[in-house]
Amino acid sequence: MTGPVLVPILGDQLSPDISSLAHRTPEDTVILMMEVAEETTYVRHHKAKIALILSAMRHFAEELRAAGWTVDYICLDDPANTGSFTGEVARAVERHAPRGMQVTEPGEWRVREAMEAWRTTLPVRVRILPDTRFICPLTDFYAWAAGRRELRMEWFYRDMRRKTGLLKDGDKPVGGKWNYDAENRGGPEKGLSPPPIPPFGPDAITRAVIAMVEHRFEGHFGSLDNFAWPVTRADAEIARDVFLKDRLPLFGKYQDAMVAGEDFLFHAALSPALNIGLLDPLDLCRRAEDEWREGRAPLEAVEGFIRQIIGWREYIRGMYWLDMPGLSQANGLDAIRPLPDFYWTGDTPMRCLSDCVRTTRENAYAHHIQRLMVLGNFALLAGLKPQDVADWYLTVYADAFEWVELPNVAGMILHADKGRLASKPYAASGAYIDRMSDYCGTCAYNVKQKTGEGACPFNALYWHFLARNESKLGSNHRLAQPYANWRRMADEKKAEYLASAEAFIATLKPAEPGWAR
Ligand code: FAD
Ligand code: DLZ
Ligand code: SF4
Repeated sequence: MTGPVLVPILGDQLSPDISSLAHRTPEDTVILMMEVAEETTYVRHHKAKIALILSAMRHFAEELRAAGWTVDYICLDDPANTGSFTGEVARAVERHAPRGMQVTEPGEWRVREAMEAWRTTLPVRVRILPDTRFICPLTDFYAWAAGRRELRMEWFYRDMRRKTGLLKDGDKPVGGKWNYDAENRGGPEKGLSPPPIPPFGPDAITRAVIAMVEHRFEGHFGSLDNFAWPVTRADAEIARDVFLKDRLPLFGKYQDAMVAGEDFLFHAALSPALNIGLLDPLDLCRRAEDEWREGRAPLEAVEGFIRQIIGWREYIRGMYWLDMPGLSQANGLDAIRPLPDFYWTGDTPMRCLSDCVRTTRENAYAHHIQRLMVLGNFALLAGLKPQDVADWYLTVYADAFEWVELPNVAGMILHADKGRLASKPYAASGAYIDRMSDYCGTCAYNVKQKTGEGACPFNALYWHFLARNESKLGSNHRLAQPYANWRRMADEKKAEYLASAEAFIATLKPAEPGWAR
């Protein structure tokens, strides 16, 4: 057979060292990049997420062409566009009569299924290669998981430290401890003002994409007014370097803090660039380690940051592939309440939730503790249906791909996986949000009031959650203390909490259908 090798590159595979290009030369390869309706609407993504991915794809095609590759690029508005990866790959096979096709495995189960089908439906041999941008190959993760009763991130993380040699001193972790989380609990101190993040003003390519998205995806959630994500490798590297210099030193200390209107605090805001392939995770961790070795950032900050990436990020991805397809239907706590409309509108007197929805709408971003302890905690306590919640998270964040979104939603926040990922649900009353944020001072509700009109809804919802799930969670030893408190409580008080929570739940207005799907 003659003909080139066809290499489809997807919108989150924008890395020149992607495995599908390894051992290929520009002379005998055609790269296929496809903007397709199915990917832009399988959930109705935030407008900024669509703009980010399409602009980054167009810039990557230019980068590849400048390096001598032939790129067959299909635009969304091409009249012949069939609207799906499968349709476009089939058309490309007709156009190029390739002698073979190779592609890097995708990040989502539904796309993997489509790719597997190409092996039988296309008249060409299809090789699906592992995604080597992850540090832990899936086969290694499955081997790690096999036979273990509990799949805890901390043990996996230590293995990853050993494998990469990051923050190691011979056989030992530097400083003598693997984990410095206990030193990373700073609250929202007064006047906390992180250095600004450089915005990446849109160039001509991004402006054209933004105009197209505004028009074509008009009804989708989110605003494009603040669009400032890096869409090229060069800009992502600038964003990385600014983070390492300006914010990493305090990343650990304020990792769990929330300050109204400070949307990024000391977080990296690098997840979109990492997830679409503009930055390499291991390289980023090595650079973070250098900041500590050269005395510019403290160990607790650098260890905390590296743990998020070689620990949580890799572990979450392993858990996704291990537990799919069942994870997408998991509902271990039998939660059935529909998503309330304020997740889309932000229209709620709960200051914490309205601010988190606002940053989500304006930036396609909320930092981890907002996603976990405000938006996620509410979803858990109010018993929201996991599939509704997963659709919301997948829709609204610029960094959302199912491999990383779903285990965080079903496992980390909702306990829908019956505790495979987190040994106890991250349930918290208003006191936690008050301690870690400045939201409560300007809220219509009183965080100190436990029940009745004007009381912070998180307080009664917390006990309602424990009470209604007692048969499932009552024997969890990590919840022993709260359940002991609940059982000791006078019946009258219990009834007051339950009635207060029920009265609040009755006020929740379900979202109109059609926001996510
Ligand atoms: P930082 O706080 O600066 O952390 C540094 C990096 O660590 C991140 O860029 C990310 O790559 C990694 N990281 C940290 N925590 C996690 C985690 N729990 N899982 C995976 N990676 C992690 N992250 C996504 O990339 N995409 C998602 O769709 C996503 N959905 C989430 C849904 C829920 C319910 C929760 C609780 C978390 C979710 N996360 C997701 C994880 C985390 O919130 C984001 O990675 C983080 O907020 C991104 O911002 P940052 O780059 O400023 O992160
Ligand atoms: C998220 C997304 C969007 C909005 N659009 C495209 C697209 O038009 N073309 C493309 O190749 N990829 C897109 N993506 C990313 C894909 O959805 C992603 O590659 C798969 O979900 C696999 O992770
Ligand atoms: Fe949120 Fe309750 Fe605080 Fe209001 S009082 S901001 S609802 S935690």
